[in-house]
Amino acid sequence: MHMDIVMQAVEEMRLKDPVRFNQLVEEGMAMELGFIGGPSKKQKSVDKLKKEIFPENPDYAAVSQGVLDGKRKVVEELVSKLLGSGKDPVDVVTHALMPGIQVQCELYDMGMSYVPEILMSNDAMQGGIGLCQSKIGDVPSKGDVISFVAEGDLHDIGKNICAAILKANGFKVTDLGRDVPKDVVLDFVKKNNVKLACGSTLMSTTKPGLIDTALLLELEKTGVPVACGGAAVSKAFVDTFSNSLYTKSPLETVKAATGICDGSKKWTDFRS
Ligand code: B12
Repeated sequence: MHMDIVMQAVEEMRLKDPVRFNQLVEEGMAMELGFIGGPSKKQKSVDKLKKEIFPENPDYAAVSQGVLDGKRKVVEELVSKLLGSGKDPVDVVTHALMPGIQVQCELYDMGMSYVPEILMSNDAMQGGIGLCQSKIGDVPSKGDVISFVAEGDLHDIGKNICAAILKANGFKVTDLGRDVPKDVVLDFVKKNNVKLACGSTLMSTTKPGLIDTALLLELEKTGVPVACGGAAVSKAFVDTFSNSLYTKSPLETVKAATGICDGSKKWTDFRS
């Protein structure tokens, strides 16, 4: 359904059925739809965003700024120095590289930056992530997982971060890419020893792709659940279909993947 129609339906519900509306608010769905929320992002300046999102450590903040400026060479130099001084590569990805792309994406959302800036920041961040990954080198695999973005959705920046963090934590990650039909996921899972599929989507219209994939993997008795993440996904949404668990952040996915792959936990433990 188109977002405008959804918003109109929510507005109607607020007026006609405030009890149900309040329920939705509690479930976080109205916020997810952008109907309610904090103060308007438009009021935020670049400085305010940086203050909220950038790390306090000046060496880390310089990396974030390099990503924001889309300067791959600068980022690579700064990340090399940090890794040379013994900083943890996962920490560098999470707390130095990621804040840069986060600020850029907020600016884009507010109409203060455009597609080329997003792509340049993404490129700069990928340069830094590459260095962090090579620092970790070959470690014995903790298990095989796959990552994908739901069919119809081209947003892959967050998925790439999630895949990088899983790799950095010792998982063998096969990235199936973005706009991935459910049959492609099924085909790969059937032919490989995959323990967990990590799927994401950022658009309301492509959320059904996650449902279809999780249900197909269940129907075909693969035993592989789908860890769902990405900005359009919430726990309330994931609770509506089986063979799925909600992992809010890449680090939560690492926790779930660790328990599932070493056999100490079942995926259902993470669903609740
Ligand atoms: C960048 C961006 C784009 C880029 C994407 C580039 C790329 N290669 O990804 C471009 C310009 C191409 C684009 C296009 C479009 N976009 Co866009 N885009 C965004 C934007 C600004 C940022 C998304 C992003 O990358 N954020 C940064 C990353 C790091 O955050 P993240 O993905 O949420 O990931 C984090 C978590 O969610 C989580 N996570 C992410 N993935 C996963 C996976 C797993 C398994 C786990 C556990 C966790 C996890 O971890 C990450 C790190 O914390 C958002 C608005 C916003 N501020 O979010 C709109 C947004 C997602 N886009 C939107 C729309 C509508 C579109 C277009 C339809 C616009 C158009 N009219 O053409 C097209 C769609 C094209 C398509 N078919 O997919 C809407 C979606 C609305 C909705 N809810 O349905 C948004 C929300 C903008 C808006 N406010 O309306 N977009």
